[in-house]
Amino acid sequence: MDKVVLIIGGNLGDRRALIGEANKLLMLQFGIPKLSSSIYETTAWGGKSVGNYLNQILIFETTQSPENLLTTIQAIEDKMGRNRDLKWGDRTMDIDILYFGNKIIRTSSLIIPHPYIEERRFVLEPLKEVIPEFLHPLLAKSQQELLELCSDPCKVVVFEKRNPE
Ligand code: PH2
Ligand code: MG
Ligand code: MG
Repeated sequence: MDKVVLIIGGNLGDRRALIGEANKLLMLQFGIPKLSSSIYETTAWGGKSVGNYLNQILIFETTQSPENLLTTIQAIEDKMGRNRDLKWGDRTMDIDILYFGNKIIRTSSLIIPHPYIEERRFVLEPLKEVIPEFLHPLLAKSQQELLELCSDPCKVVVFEKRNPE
């Protein structure tokens, strides 16, 4: 089984309810997550959306191929009212694959590890919470080290603390 690290989030509608709904739909496909981060409130990165996001990291084990996984998560995004007009625009739910074990993939539809991890504080703060020691397969730095090196000025604060294990 491969461990797949996802980040979910959105900045439109009832953001907390939509995080709950995405958790539910992902669990129907992949079972209980191996790890889930706190839910964070994060200022919009990339300059094309306005309202703050809620973001969360979820880690599942799967036997699906990366391409199948992408199809599955896009179906969930579509079900949740995702509109794909504008890259980095406002959205109800975005589900991105950050890591797929230690795999390195570059096809026309999929780049893994996700290409912007090291530039995004909203990704690195929750990654540091759940897998601080995991080494980025290309950069060979831990999530904690990547966060320490990250100069992204966006704000990231805990919105709802994760359940104790
Ligand atoms: N997603 C984006 C663009 N900007 N900013 C935050 N804070 N959180 C996101 O999930 C996010 C973003 C495009 O995928
Ligand atoms: Mg995204
Ligand atoms: Mg996406």
